[in-house]
Amino acid sequence: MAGFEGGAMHGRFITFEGGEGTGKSTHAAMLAARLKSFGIGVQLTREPGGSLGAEMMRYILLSGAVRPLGPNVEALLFAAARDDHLNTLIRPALARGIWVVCDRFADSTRVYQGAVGRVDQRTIRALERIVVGETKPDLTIILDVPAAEGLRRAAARRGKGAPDRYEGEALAFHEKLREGFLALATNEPDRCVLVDAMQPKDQVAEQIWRIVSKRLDPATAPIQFEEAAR
Ligand code: T5A
Repeated sequence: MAGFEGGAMHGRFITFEGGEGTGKSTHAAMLAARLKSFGIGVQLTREPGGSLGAEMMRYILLSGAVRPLGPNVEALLFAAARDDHLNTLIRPALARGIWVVCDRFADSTRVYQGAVGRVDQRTIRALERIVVGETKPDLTIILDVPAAEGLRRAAARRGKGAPDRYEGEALAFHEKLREGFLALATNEPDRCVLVDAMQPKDQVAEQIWRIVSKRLDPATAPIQFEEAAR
């Protein structure tokens, strides 16, 4: 359930979204490091996971064990993981003035389970209302590459390891995911910014930094050397 809603939130909440292998983990880590270099306290985290309970649910979800139960049950379990992550890590960090940089969040449920998995939009919206509440991201960076290129990058990074629950889906599934994320960027321009992730890594990182600087002005954030050193 949504908690901490009465208290003022001081930290900023930035999420990275997009299909498989688009560079979310890479750029979430690069952004977190850059923010820290400014003396800003940063919590880098991911979904599904990021807290003890949510990491247990991640293991079950990505193993594919829940797949036979259908996208509704998967959506509920992603939401349950998010609830634990928000209550034990994200909200307490934001309340302490920490900037939270999260690799995937509720938009992934909207796109994977909602737009592509066909879970009813009313269910998706209800889960967001109950679990996310007011803890919405201040900024969402959506990384975009053609689905085949994202799968190629993910496979190259994985090496000999087996694809997980979603990486193993057909190309058509990943193309629908891409459409879902592009639609999200179009529909929520105040929160979401689309970034062409086909450019070299450093150029993508620079573009992300310009977006963060323009939208959230990190130069004015209070310096928290102790938190930044964590
Ligand atoms: N999911 C998740 C749901 O279905 N619903 C939900 O609500 C949530 C929260 C999570 C899975 O769960 C699903 C979605 C996912 O399928 P995961 O292991 O966390 O699984 O997988 P992903 O989030 O998809 O992450 P990946 O690790 O596959 O991809 P990333 O993080 O986008 O990519 P990254 O940074 O690991 O980069 C991949 C490779 O590309 C290189 C990197 O060095 C790396 O080798 N790279 C580039 N190469 C060339 N040019 C660039 N610009 C590059 N940027 C990165």
